[in-house]
Amino acid sequence: MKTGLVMCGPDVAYGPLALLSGTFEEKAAKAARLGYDGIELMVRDPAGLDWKTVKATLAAAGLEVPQVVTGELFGADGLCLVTADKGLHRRAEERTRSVIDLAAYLGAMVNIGRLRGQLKFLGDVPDPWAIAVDRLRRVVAYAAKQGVKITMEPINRYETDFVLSAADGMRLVEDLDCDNFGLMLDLFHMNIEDASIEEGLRLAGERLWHVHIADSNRHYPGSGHLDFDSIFATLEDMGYQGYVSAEILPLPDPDTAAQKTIAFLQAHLHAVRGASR
Ligand code: LER
Ligand code: MN
Repeated sequence: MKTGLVMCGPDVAYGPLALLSGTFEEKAAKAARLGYDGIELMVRDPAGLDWKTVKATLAAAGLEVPQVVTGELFGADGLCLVTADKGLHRRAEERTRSVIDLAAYLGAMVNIGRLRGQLKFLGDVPDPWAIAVDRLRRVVAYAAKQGVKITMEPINRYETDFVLSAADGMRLVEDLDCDNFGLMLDLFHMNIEDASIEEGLRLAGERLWHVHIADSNRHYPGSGHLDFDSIFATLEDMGYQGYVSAEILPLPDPDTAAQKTIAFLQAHLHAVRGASR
């Protein structure tokens, strides 16, 4: 398992769940100094980014980019794929394609969280799930051509109305049936929607490509009541090799949250590896 955190790209002034303070270069240097393996790059519009400088800055810091995150496409610009508004769908798909192009350039995956939209945004239609599958298939097919994997994130009921749990996510994986489409699971959402976090992780199995880590209260791990010994033992037992990446409230401040998280992750990953030997 590798360690990561969500970090704003140069085009995102503030992400409510992103860590580290300073300029983009300063944040990259801090992530590396703290010992993180990689960062999830939060972007808003790749058209306004200097791709070469972004790549060079992260490479110089020795950081990988497991995935480019799309939350601010929705959060800042209101873009979403599942909507009755044809113009909005077109703009969301165009922007998603440009994020996929950037991810191809960086060798990263792309997540789909709130960018998916909601079934209720379609209004009164006979089969909203089929429309959602079709909207997602279009971007997944484009990503396949670019050699990019898409990670779908189940999100709790207060933020969306479809694909809430790991089981919902696996239903979508089966319906789409595309090799480049898998799941990322976020412990914060799983704590609300999945009957058992461990069973949800196991259900995703080999389609689990990324994990967002947070404690039950979405603060840094160790500040809530999740059973991380059991969660890490499950991931280790599954042979999960992907990222456990912090997406948490930047409290008490964005640098302390990043430092507390890496200390917690390193201690737990060390302990779980020792126990499984
Ligand atoms: C995005 O990864 C996420 O988990 C959402 O809760 C953000 O609103
Ligand atoms: Mn998340």
